[in-house]
Amino acid sequence: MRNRAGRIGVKMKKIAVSLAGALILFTAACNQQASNTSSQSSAPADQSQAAAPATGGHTFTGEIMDSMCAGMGGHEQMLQGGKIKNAKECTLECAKMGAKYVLYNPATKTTYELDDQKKPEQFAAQKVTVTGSLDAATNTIHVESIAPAKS
Ligand SMILES: [Cu+2]
Repeated sequence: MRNRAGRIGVKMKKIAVSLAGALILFTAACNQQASNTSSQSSAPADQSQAAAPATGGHTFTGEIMDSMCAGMGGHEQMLQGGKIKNAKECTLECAKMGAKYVLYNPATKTTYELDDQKKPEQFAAQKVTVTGSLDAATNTIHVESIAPAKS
């Protein structure tokens, strides 16, 4: 009887040990997953930070435009209709119709998507400097700040 009780005790201990082991493994896996996802999202930022350590991000210059007109290379076609008076109105109107605010560089004809759709509104059709980090995979700037471009 004593022996049997002792064996059960050992068995219980073994189960407890293996449970603890599984828990440790599980926790480790979770931690790894968490660090994987965070390193994934911060990887592009790290790259740009290396190039511009002073601000912690890159600066991008261009004009705040709507994605629709940026796709056409400018507001010209929209303005031809006569309903819309100027670039600012066009940008705001196109955004209302579902276009996204983007940063458009007319010199290089480059369009960047912006992950912040609130800050750009007040700068519609203005030349600006956007500070942030670029996610090259999605061509999206993670916006830290927007300021009027010095001319
Ligand atoms: Cu437009």
